[in-house]
Amino acid sequence: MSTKEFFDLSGLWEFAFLPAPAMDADVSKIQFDSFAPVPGCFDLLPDYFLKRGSGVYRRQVEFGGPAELTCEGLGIRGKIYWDKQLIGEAKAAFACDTFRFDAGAEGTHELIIAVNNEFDDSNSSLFHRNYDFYAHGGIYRKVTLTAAEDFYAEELKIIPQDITTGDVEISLKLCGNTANCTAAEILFDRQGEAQILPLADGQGKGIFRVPSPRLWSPETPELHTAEIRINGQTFTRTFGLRKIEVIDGKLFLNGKPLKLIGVNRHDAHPDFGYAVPFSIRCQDIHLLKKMGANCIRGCHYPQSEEFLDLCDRTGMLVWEESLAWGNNIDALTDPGFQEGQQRETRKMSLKSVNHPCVILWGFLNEAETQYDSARELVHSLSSILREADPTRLVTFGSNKLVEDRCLDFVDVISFNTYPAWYGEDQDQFFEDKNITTELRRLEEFANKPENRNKALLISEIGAEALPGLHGGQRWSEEYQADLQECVVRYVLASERYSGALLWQFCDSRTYIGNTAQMRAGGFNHKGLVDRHRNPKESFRRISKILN
Ligand code: ADA
Repeated sequence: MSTKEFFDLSGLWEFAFLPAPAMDADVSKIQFDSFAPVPGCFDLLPDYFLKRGSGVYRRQVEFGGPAELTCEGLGIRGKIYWDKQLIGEAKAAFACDTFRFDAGAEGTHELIIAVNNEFDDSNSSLFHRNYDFYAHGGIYRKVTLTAAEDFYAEELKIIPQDITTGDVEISLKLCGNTANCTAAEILFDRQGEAQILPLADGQGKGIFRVPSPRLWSPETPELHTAEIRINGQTFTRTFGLRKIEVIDGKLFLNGKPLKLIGVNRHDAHPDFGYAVPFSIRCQDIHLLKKMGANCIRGCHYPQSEEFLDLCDRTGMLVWEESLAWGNNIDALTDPGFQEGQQRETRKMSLKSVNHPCVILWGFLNEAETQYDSARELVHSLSSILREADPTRLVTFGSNKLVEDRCLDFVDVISFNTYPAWYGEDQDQFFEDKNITTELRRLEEFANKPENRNKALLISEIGAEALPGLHGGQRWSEEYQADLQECVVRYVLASERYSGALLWQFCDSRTYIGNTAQMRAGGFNHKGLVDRHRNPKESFRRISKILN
């Protein structure tokens, strides 16, 4: 964040709903006959409940001059108009986009954000109708407006190099009018002497020493700040000194072996959709810490700045990934899909690069990576992430398991597997061997010479449990608890696994009659807590093991 003033445009906006098909609706003639909250999902308001179409938001803003408008995340696509002129498009859900434009003379102006939640069924679509999480329409995250300066920081990365000396590499890429930007002054934690980073063509990179360095870890989530001053502008970033690595096939954090035990979490709530209130995000982290979890996989899209800040400050480790789900080979080889994935993965990485909580970056959850033709895209996405930060670990959740043809591009082999739930085996009651046989098979695969140096994770595993259904049979809380308990005990005892991320934190909205799976009442019920975060039996069992 720069230290300049931001106008937070959260609050009440005028609203109009245009039923599908309305993807390219003309917003100039709309009657705004309703109202909606920002952030918020319009398709959770009673009048538009689960409807598809365009939700058009309008408000007046007192502003003028060169402007910078940031939409931190909307869905599933959006167009932004200032005084009825299109100033930009948000092409992907959950992405943070900044639009720079001339706001005109100082005074009252009209801002319209038209979001649309209709499905695009083309191969290049980034949010397909078969994804197993609800494609809500709305402005999910904050919208802010600020005065644009002559130049802005397109990239500002602070990457720890040596956690004991406090050496960090700072790299800066400015855009705009950078002619007079010849050096940046760098000040850590608002103290000591400023250090100088020389700039050429608005760019520079150098190693700097943080005075009085403190280590970031889940137990001691110590943060530092860097103020970077250039010609009267100050960019402030928070960062942490920590080192994540794979040594001989195992994860290490700050030189110590690390076992990840955690969950997949949709940043979602049945009443608020993806506009999850801060207090609920906090409560979720409380609950997970109470259970003894140390890691969240932010499935299956980029996380909000607010959530990553929270994880930085509370010491919760995070796997962050770009938006995708089960994409087939036609999509993976489609130039439009490839371009969208590359663009959004790059954006995600530059957005979260300074968050110490993010130890793993991922992409393409459960894509058809059993094909050689998927390799080109997987290679390019892993290269984008390594270029953004060569010290972070790269992975993706594969359900192609031992058939996967793209695992050579990752540091951590991560498997999504559902033994004792999907597949041949239809026993009504859980038996340990249904899980342990599979976990052992994957360990053996990971011990092959070509995989031996990569860390191994279970990135998803689980079973449905209808809250309140008891008895030990499938769909009961006990069946799920028996299964999850078996996984956690196995992984804790295993020399080979660096962790397990259980599917999933809480029950989450998807579709009834999803093409791939059966979803009772339109919810995925594999949560350890129910949709309103009431613990199920599995939450209590895992808590007992971990505490
Ligand atoms: C997949 C997928 C999840 C969810 C899960 C399930 O592996 O990655 O998003 O759909 O399975 O519940 O079946």
